[in-house]
Amino acid sequence: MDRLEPAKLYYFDASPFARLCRVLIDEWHVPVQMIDVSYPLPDDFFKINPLGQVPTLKTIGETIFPTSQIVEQLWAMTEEAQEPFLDPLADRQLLAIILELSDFLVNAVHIEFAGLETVGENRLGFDMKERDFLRVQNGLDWLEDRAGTWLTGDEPNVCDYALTCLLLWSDSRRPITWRNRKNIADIVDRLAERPSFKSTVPAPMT
Ligand SMILES: N[C@@H](CCC(=O)N[C@@H](CS)C(=O)NCC(=O)O)C(=O)O
Repeated sequence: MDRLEPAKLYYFDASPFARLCRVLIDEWHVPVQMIDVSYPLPDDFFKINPLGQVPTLKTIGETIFPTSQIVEQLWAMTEEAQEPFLDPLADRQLLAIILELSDFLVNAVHIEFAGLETVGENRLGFDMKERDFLRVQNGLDWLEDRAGTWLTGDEPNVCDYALTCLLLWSDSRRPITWRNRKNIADIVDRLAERPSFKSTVPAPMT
């Protein structure tokens, strides 16, 4: 890759993980070229990312994924610390949990959208989709208990942005109950008004 070539973010519009990266690139004014890839991803996307997933960030000599690593890389590319803040060490657990909740929710919704049903004896002992929805609801309760004005104190943090991407994704794809949690609802409502969120609203489902 030419030294002058900017980093590239592969994304598609509906991905809540990619939306977090796109919003942060906007907020932090990081020079990254956006590459919109179609969904479902073509098989040859596995040549770019062995997991076949977006977001994927290509920088000089490096292919960076999953989202947590991209977020840290983007933060490292900022010229000075600015909102939303990130302390890669102190915020790691909270960010990991929110991204895990995003994985659970996307997985549960995809099971539903794919029309998958149990066709044999369930030797697992629980319903995978319902368990994922349960994890999300319990995770949101856990976050609500810890939240004040923001999830990590007095200043907006990347974790607030990640949670907002997740809940707005749910609203646009497969609504779940979350507005009953006041602290979280206030965070999402404040952030959803920001230009970075307004300019990355996913197209309605067809
Ligand atoms: N754990 C991954 C999740 C990424 C992910 O689930 N990406 C989805 C879009 S929301 C994807 O690329 N799906 C493509 C596919 O399943 O074919 C991360 O943190 O980046």
